Amino acid sequence: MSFDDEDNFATSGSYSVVGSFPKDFGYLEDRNDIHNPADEQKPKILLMGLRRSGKSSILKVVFHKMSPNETLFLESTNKVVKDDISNSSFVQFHILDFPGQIDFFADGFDSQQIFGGCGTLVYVLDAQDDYMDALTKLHQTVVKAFKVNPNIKFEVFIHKVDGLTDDHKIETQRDIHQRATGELEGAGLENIQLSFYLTSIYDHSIFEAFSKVVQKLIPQLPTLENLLNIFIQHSGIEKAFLFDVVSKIYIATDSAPVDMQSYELCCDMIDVVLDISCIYGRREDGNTNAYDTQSESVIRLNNSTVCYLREVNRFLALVCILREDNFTKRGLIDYNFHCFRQAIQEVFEIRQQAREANTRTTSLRQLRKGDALVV
Ligand SMILES: Nc1nc2c(ncn2[C@@H]2O[C@H](COP(=O)(O)OP(=O)(O)O)[C@@H](O)[C@H]2O)c(=O)[nH]1
Ligand SMILES: [Mg+2]
Repeated sequence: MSFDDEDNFATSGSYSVVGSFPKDFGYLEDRNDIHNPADEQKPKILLMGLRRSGKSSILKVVFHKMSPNETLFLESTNKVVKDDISNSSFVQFHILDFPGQIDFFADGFDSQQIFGGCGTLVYVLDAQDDYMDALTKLHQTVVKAFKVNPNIKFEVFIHKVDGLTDDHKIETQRDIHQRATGELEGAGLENIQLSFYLTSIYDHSIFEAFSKVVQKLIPQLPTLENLLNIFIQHSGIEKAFLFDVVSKIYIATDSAPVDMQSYELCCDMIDVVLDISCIYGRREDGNTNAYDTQSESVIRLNNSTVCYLREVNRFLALVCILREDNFTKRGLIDYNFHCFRQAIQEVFEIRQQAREANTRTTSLRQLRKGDALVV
């Protein structure tokens, strides 16, 4: 996983919210695109599944702030669309949105190129439809991808579950899980691990699922979790999430179990803070970058709970839930937050140094390959 560290910890750096989201998908995949060595280090996430299963909608809702209702008017995707999630987000990766009709077995399909450098394959399956064909395609895709690259993580989104009752959701998940893994076992491929998620763009489940998918690609995750655990234990906090503000994906949380309600509460808080910052946070000099590293917010709920948000850097925010009694020790919490922020900075500085060194060697190697290096 690569991170954009350039302005991460600039103390006066500001965060542009209005207009900071790309208007449309990046660009249609162009194999002759100018090669950028830094791009190679960004992990690829492939979005696959049958037509109309909801792939483009997921991409638009999670990373481009489209409202779920607007996805009804999305045109169907007929080319592979490459979306570079790096201008607007702390977490940097490419997502490739595949048209459902792509046939991996057709001549000329370069599976090596598609699956070779891929970190994760997300397979989207429409739970409101008959899913037998989708399961067959899932099996074929997984087998093919695994053959090319056994390190790919396979994630199955059982999608559009907003139309299903709770019992039906559990039954569908059980059925799909059993059939998909059964088929792999039948083919002697029981060592392939599939993870299943119930998702919908009409609630927070799609953000939660994407958070888990992205977390698996973050090598620093155990360190981040450890830091969060230490922070909450010494600050009287019940739950803390480290959020990528733009996508509302949480890139880490402490080890207490995540309940959906707390997560939704924190997502809503981010929305409120962003909206208020955009509307009322304009500076006198006309600069709209109101949301910056100084941003913080406290919301007191009527059940003696406090939600506390602090900006960690221009992309990340820490959102905590704690009891009102414990919030009296505000000085302690703020001091601990300061230490936590410092520690995170150090973790990513090391990562950045390694990345820079790596980019330099890759460029050098490429120059040599092209005989362009004159020594
Ligand atoms: N009910 C429901 N509909 C969805 C959901 N996600 C996507 N859709 C709808 O499914 C249709 C197909 O979506 P699209 O993203 O174009 O599918 P794609 O062909 O896989 O890219 C659209 O009309 C979406 O509004 C969901 O979570 N719930
Ligand atoms: Mg599409």
